[in-house]
Amino acid sequence: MAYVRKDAGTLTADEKRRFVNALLEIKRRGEYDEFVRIHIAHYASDGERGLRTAHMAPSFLPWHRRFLLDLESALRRVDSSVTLPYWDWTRDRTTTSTPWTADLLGGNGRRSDHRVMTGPFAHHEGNWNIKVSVTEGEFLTRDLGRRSASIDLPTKSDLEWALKEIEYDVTPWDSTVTRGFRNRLEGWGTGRGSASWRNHNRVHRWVGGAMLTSASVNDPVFWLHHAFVDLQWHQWQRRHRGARYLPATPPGSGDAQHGRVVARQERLPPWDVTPAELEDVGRIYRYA
Ligand SMILES: [Cu+2]
Repeated sequence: MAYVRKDAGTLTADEKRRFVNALLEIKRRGEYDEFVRIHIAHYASDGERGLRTAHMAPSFLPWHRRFLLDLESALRRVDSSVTLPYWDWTRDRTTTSTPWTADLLGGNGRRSDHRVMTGPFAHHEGNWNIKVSVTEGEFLTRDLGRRSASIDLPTKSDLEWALKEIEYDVTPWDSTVTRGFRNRLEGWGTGRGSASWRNHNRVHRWVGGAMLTSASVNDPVFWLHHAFVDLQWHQWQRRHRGARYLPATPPGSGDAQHGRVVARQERLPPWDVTPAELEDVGRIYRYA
């Protein structure tokens, strides 16, 4: 039987408590920091050489889908009733609504150093020391809405701009493409300033702090955000029946993207799985 991932705003008090406790337990065991390490290790951008798997590439969606499944398995080994909730940022749009409550992820960082002071992941609670990172500081940081230069969360129509795309991705399969569902959802835009941050990327900017870096996994909102991004892939498939992951075959040896992107039937590191195998996970979980 497939299990259900729920909207974070609909969780009962008991479901929130169990989800938080499972996160704290895998953090205590050292498993959580392994996820942070993997995400940092797979952060390759357009400007670098070699294969791009997790970002600025078609496999952005299957890579994070598999990454979420691994985290969810770790949580379910602690408490089999737990599933990943998702944060619908088109609906819960304020700095005090879901998921920023004391019984879930805690609230905004304080002004001076953006240190999160409330909820289960506040440093003084003693359960959430940042150990693997790319910046200094052992405490979790957030700057919701970016107080110094305010930015809004993406809207339903921003998501619609991505969902209406007929093709999954387009050549050259990187952060510069302006068409295709994948980058319109991943959100690398043209131009300068906050207008160039769309959908998925814009949410990382809006949360700020740890979420701005390749160590974004240090903020548990990473999982709730990416579960909602994952849900969008599912919605896009439902709307465009028969549309598949692209590229179907690897770019040829004369192509600048040769060896840089993962094709539909190719292995997606660090796992022994292909994008094709991750296109339909309806037997594992579904969204409510
Ligand atoms: Cu990522």
